[in-house]
Amino acid sequence: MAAVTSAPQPPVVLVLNGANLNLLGTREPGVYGAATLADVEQLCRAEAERLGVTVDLRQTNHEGELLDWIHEAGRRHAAGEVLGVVLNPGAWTHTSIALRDAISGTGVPVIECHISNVHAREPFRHHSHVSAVARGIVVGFGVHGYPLALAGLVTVQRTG
Ligand code: CA2
Repeated sequence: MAAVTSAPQPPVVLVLNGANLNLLGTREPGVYGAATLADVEQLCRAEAERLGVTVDLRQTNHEGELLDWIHEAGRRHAAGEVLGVVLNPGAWTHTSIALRDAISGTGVPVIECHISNVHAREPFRHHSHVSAVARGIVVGFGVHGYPLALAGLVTVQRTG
């Protein structure tokens, strides 16, 4: 009997979004633009196809859920299934040591992505707990930062 072999699956990139990012495109267009999270998903899917990866985009307003997703990403990265994470934590960027610990504790490669240029905004947005444990950072390109972050993650994971 012939052996049953399945085609290798493309690597997965989790695109994780934190607090209030479900509001994208509905308010504050002067800061965040008019695109919605559904538009972000489309941009990421188009770039993912070009790069030969699959994206799984999620958003949560519950910090513990985001921590659980980072843990999941870490396990699946160790198993060779997940390439890494594009992460916009929203305001948890500036508040969550637990998020930093989850990223460093799991070792999953993370590209931190912010729609706005946080350094040109209020002083409380200038510090990120995530940046020190991120593989790279994309800031201030609007929603176009997501596909840039995706391409950056794939490039560094494939070429070192
Ligand atoms: O620029 C970014 O991507 C931020 O991560 C967005 C966060 C903010 O707290 C960070 O400092 C920078 C806010 C996400 C909430 O997004 C909204 C979008 C539209 C309307 C209201 C909130």
